[in-house]
Amino acid sequence: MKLSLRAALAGVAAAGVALGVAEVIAVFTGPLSSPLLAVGGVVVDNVPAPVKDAGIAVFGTHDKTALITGTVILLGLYAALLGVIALRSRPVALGGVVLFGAVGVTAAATRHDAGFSAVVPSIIATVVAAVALHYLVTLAVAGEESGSRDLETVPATARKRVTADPITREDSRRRFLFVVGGAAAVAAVGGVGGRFLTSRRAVTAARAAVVLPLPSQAAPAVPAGVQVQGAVPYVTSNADFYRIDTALYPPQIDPSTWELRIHGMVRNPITITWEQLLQRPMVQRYVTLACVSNEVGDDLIGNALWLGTSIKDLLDEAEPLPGADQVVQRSSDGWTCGSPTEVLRDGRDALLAIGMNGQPLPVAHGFPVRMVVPGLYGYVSACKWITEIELTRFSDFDAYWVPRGWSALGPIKTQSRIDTPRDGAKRSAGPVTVAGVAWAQHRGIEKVEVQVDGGPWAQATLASAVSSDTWVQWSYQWQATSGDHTVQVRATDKDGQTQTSTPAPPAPDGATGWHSVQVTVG
Ligand SMILES: Nc1nc2c(c(=O)[nH]1)N[C@H]1C(S)=C(S)[C@@H](COP(=O)(O)O)O[C@H]1N2
Ligand SMILES: [Mo]
Repeated sequence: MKLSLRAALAGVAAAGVALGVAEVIAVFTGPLSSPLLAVGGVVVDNVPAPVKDAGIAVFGTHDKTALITGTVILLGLYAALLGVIALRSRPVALGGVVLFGAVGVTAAATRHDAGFSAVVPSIIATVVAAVALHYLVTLAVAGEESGSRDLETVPATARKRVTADPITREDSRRRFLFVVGGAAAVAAVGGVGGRFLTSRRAVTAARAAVVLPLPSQAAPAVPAGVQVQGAVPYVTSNADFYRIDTALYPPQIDPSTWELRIHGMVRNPITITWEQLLQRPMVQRYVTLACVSNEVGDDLIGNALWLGTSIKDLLDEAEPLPGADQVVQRSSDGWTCGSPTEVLRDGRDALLAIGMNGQPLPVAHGFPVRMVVPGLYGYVSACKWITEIELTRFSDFDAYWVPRGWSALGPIKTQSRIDTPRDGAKRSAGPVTVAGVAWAQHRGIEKVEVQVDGGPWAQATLASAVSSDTWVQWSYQWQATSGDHTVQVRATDKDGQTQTSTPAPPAPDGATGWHSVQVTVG
C-alpha cells in the first residue's frame, strides 16, 4: 500500500475514533451535543436556496439519513486529506483538526438551549482526533521507513515500538493495519453503542407510564361507509403517519418536567405544567393533518384521532392584547411556527394535543404535547414538542420557514388524489373502480369529479366523513375501453372553489394542479 494511501487511512481512522468517542460522551451531554448531529442540525437550518426551491418544507426521514450519510462522507474525505497533509506537516494537519473541532463546538453551542456541556463531546473529539492522527500517521511512516536507515524522522514513541529488532517493513505495515483495524472497531463500537445508550435514555418509559384522561367531549362516531375500497385507510395508524420536521433526533421531553408558557402580548401570562394540562377538559377529534410540501398526488397527509384541550380556551384565559395577530408556537428544540390568532379563536377544534389514535403522542409526533389545527398546513400550526406560545404580530416576527421562502399564512388548499388505479397500472376493459381521497379541511368537500382523456367531467360518489376537518374518500365507476387513458380528478370545496388546473410547486404556500394517472386498458 502506498504511503499516502496509508496516511489517508490513518486520517479516516482518527476521525472515526474521535466521532465514536464523541457519541459515547453525548450519551451524557445530550444527543444534540454529538458533533455529527450538531453540524447536521446547522446544515438543516441553512439549506441553500436551490434545495429549498426543490420543494422541501422540511426534512422527512429519508432526507435525514441522506444528510447524516453525506456529512459522514464529507468528513471522511476531509480526514483523509488531513492524513496526507500530516505526512508533510504535522502542525498544518493539526490546524485542520482544530478547525473541524471548532466547527463542531460552534454548531453544538449554537443549538437551541445548548448548555455549557454541549461543547464537551466536540472538544474531547478534537483532542482524540489530534492524538490519534499523530500516532497513526507516525505508524504509517514507520511502516515505510523501518528497514531503511532513516528512522530519525520517526518520533521516539513510535520508533520504540516499531524498531524492536528485527523489524521488517512488512511487520510494521501489518502493525499499522492492525492498529487501524482497532481504531475502526473503537469507532464502530462507540458509534453504535453511543446511539444505543442514547436511545435507552429516551423518554420511552415516561411515555409508557402516561395514562390519558378520558375526553369530556368524545369524538363523533365514525359513520358507516367512510372507507372506499382501493383508497388508503380513512384513519391513518400512528406507524403509517407521515413524519416531517427539522429534528435530526426528536426532542426527549419527560412530561414531569414539561411546562408551557403563554406570554408576549397577553394580559395574563400563563404557565401550565403537565399535571395541570391533564386537569383541563379534553376533547377528542378526527383531524387530517397535511404538509405544505406535499406534491400533487403524494402522501404527506394523514388522518388521526387527536385528544387534546382547547387552545381557544387557553388563549381566552391569557387574554391576547389588541393587535396580537400571530400566535407563535415554539418547540423545545427552538423550531417555531405562527398561526393567525383569529383562526385559533374562531371556534374550530384547534387543540393542544396529548393523544393520537388512543395513545400518548409518539415521540416522533411531538410527545408529550403538540398543536393540531384543522385547516392550516403543519408548518404554520402543528408545533410538536411545544413548550412556548407567544402572542405577537406577524409584522414583528417571522417563524422558522418564513425567511426560508415559505408564506407566513398557510391555509390548506383544496386537493384530491387518485389512489387506485396507480399511475401506470393495467386493467381489463369493462368497469374499473377509480377511487381516492379529497380534502379541504374545515371548509369541507362539496364534490369530486373525474375526467377521462380530457372528456366531460363526471361526478364521483362521495363517501361519508366524520366532519369537514377530515379528508373524504370518493369513487367512480369507469367503463374502461381498451387503449391508453389519462384519468384526472378535481375537487370543489363547500365555499364553491374548484381546484385550479394550473400546476404550482409546493413553495411558497402549497402545490396546485390536478392529479392524473395513466392507465393501460387491455
Ligand atoms: N417542533 C417541530 N414541529 C413541527 C415541525 C418541525 O419541524 N418541528 N414540522 C411541522 C410540519 S412542516 C408538519 S407538516 C407537521 C408534521 O407533523 P407529523 O410529523 O406529526 O406528521 O409538523 C409540524 N410541526
Ligand atoms: Mo410540513
